[in-house]
Amino acid sequence: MLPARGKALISADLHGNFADFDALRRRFDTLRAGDDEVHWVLLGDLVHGPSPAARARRPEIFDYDDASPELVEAVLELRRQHPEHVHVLLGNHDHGHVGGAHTQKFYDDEVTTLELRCTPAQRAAIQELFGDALLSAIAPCGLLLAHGCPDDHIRAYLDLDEVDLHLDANNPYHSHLLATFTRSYGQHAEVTRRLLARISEDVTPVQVMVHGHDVDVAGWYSESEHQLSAVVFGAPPENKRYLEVDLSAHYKGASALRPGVELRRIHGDDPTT
Ligand SMILES: [Mn+2]
Repeated sequence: MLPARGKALISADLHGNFADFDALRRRFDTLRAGDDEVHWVLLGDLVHGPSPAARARRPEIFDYDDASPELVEAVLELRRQHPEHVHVLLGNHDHGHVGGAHTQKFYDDEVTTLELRCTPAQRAAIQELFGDALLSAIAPCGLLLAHGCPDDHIRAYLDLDEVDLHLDANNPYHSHLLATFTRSYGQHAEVTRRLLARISEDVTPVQVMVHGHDVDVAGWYSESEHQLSAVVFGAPPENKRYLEVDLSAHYKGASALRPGVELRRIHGDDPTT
């Protein structure tokens, strides 16, 4: 649970793109320098960049060096500098390194492919960062955060604390929570509305499910007032978006997150505003 004052940067899938990470880090550093209460929530899938074949096939979105090991080390270092202000949520790609299914978007086994090219220190950094990653967070300005867009099966928000990252160590309910928070795609508006209503009753009022996990060349999408995704990976550089929200505000729906104000370009909006 983030505080009800200050600002939060919320960014989705980086997939080993160090330039995108660096642009966000510079923004975080700038804001942090002027205000103690500035948070950065990373919505997971920090690792697994495109293969050479994918880079050649879709250069407009995939042509960058996969810097997954360096990115993990840099996020870990940033979190050491700001332990209470940098928050990492678990994506399905990250999960593969700490007990989850091995993903196969760009390689048959992306987990093994990445770990084979890591130094022992980089492998340890991956374990450390993803081993205690969160499944969800709440911004009390009205946002529920996760990597996936979960269904409405959760009974109480703190049930997420009972989930073990090792798939086999869970009962069916906790196993379902792990799956739906890390890898579900868009839900019908009614499902997300029920999820938000349950969390609102259980914890604090939330109006918008903000998630990552999916791509959109436009750089963001919103399927209803209950859901919004700002897209980093899978959009061309000029369209990549993240959220910069006022934690003391109260956002009543996805359309309250305004382009150019809360919904901002990673490489574009005037960084001084
Ligand atoms: Mn994902």
